[in-house]
Amino acid sequence: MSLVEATSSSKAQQFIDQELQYSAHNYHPLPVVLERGQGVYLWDVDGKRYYDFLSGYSAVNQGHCHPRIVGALVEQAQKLTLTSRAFHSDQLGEYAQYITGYFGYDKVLPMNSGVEAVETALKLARRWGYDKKGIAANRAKIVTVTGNFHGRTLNVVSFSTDPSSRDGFGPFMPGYEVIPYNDLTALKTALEDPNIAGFLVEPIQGEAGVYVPDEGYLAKAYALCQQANVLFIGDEIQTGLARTGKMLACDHEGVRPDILILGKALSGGTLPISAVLADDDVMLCIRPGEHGSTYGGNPLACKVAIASLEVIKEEKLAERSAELGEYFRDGLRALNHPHIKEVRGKGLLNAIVIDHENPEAAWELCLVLKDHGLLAKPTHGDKIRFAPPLVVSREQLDECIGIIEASLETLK
Ligand code: IF1
Repeated sequence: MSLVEATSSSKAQQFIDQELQYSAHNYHPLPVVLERGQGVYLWDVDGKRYYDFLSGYSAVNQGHCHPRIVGALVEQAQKLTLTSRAFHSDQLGEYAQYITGYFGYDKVLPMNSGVEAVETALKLARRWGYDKKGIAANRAKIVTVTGNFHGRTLNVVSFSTDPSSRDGFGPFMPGYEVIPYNDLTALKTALEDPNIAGFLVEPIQGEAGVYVPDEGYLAKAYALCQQANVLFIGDEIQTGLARTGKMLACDHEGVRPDILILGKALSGGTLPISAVLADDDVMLCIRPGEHGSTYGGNPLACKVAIASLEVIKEEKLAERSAELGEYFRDGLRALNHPHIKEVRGKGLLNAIVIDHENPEAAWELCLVLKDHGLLAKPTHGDKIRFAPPLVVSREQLDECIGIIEASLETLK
């Protein structure tokens, strides 16, 4: 794979070359230059239309540029966008009451990017460990799992098991214990340590290639955490907000995380909005002046997040995701294609595992899918994540299954 994939469009190539010259090389994008999005569709600078099967890594569950969400953004942007938390605004209380009622928690701590919310949750868990569980100063530990992805800060990559996320960035933050994902025996053993404050887990591992744990894993893990007086920290940044066929992926097993982390689709893909939700006995361990962020809880984000959450409920996106996800997986499996080793996922968070001797097959398939009008990206070599906006229709899924089948045929 070269650093930059060439494109046949000279117009697009100009944008790609400009980006290569002036922007850091921290991604290897597909050779497509987009300029407009609406619903499930994206258009490139040459006017070609694509189905978006990545959805901004599940940030545009509501569809690109949803009119209700953009409307809220524009209206608030013309009134007041930022006060900082040095002062109150007329939006934060409204938003905090709305989102805590929506998910059933006492309080919310508003942040911006997903990893900031993860960092916030980890600080909260440690603080609760000291103040409420009685762990000795600086001895608190968090249990995490292999294959985790929670963001790119130094603290969070300290417990990553992915060399490309972690290598070359040491030294790392202590206080993390990594155990195998989907392994309750390992979790039970790890939780015997009295210094464990929290267990951080994704209900389904997105980056690891849509790795769905065994039925019952989350519920039993939660029970083990309760027995050990450890906080269950659910990272629903990618799996939450209707993506997997329920409002939260934890809902599939009736698990209510002690600390819930949200991001991505909380803004419908308009701007970075994340949130940490918890009850008072956890949330009030952080006192005034002990945590914050310039933009956290800004009036613009509050207004946009309310609209984004309203759309999810009013358009029944969780129900759509459940029904259409089943339909999509059945359609892919019915292809019985020799190059599809496995189809897996929940709701409209799905992936195929490619079976091909060429290690670049997944990448090459994504290039062909692009030429056929569908945008997707490989994750970890041989898996391709398929995660369209939840507003996709059954007929559009039929067309996309056809595109996937036709594209697979070209793999040599
Ligand atoms: C990249 C991955 C997905 C996340 C979960 C926290 C965060 C993410 C479960 C941090 C972010 C993004 C980050 C982006 C690509 C994408 C990604 F491939 F990196 F792993 F979706 F699977 N928890 N995931 O998925 O949120 O700070 O980015 O807002 O870094 O390349 P963020």
